[in-house]
Amino acid sequence: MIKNYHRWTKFTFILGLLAILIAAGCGSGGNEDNSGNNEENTGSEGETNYGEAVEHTITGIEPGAGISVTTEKAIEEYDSLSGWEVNLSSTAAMASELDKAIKDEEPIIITGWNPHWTFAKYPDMKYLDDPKGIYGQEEVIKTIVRQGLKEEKPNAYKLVDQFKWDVKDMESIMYESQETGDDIETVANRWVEDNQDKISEWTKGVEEVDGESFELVSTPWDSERSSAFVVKAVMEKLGYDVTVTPVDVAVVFESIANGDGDASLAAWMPVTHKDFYDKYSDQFEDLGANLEGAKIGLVVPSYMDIESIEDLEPAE
Ligand code: PBE
Repeated sequence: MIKNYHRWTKFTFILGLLAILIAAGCGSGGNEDNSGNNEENTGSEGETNYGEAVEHTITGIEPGAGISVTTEKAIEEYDSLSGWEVNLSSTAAMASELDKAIKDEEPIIITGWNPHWTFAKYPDMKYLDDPKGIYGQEEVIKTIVRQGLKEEKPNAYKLVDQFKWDVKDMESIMYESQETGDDIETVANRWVEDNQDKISEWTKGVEEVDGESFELVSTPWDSERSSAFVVKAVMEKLGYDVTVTPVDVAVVFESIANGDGDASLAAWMPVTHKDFYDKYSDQFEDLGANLEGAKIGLVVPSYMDIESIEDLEPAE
């Protein structure tokens, strides 16, 4: 019994030593990989203070985006984000920051959304839980048209009303453009050629016209450029002369409300564009969702050990 006891203590001691050696080894290796970021921002329990690590800054996109407005709201609503800022510049700038961070395994918090090619390029990304529901649950992308369109351009109205597709369809155009370097319009034209079954559903009962003009108002993101250029290609085959104008979200709603634009396929609801939508809601016609299953939120690489917006630390 006593002999056994000694043997166990010795065994435990050796195990303990081994554990310490392994931990020390991992620690130094980890610091090299992470350029020391863990060292500086480690709290007493050894957890990374991601607030400090990212300098209490969310890497955002264009100031005119719905998700930028929503993120300002999140900063107001969450105690954990008190004193934080969102750095608004452009989607391209955000993408390059993300690229850099992922290469160095550094922490980064971005404003992210689906459908977006980021999730194809970096599958190891996750949305932070949003217990207050500031970013909503599932978003849809709606088609809105100007008042009077139904009477004045009934065939165009019918087509945009029948336009519906899936996240997969939209994403396939965005990914292909990313991979090949071909612009979205070129890839959208190819997609139309390859998806005649879908196109024939959208064009059911739609008569051809002779050079009628049609103004599609869109936003500058690849997701909306994809839908706009797909519908443009389909309409042009039917004899329409289509212009796609990318503008800020506010201008999308304003121009459909005042009749400058005929239609937009780019209204993200019920959360992302709510403020703009509500401002003009009695001045346009809502034709419902053209895509379901979209999403917005705060997104981080999965190597970050954090699950919820509430786990972040306020800037003191
Ligand atoms: N987005 C992509 C836009 C709409 C499409 C989510 C970046 C936004 O207004 O936030």
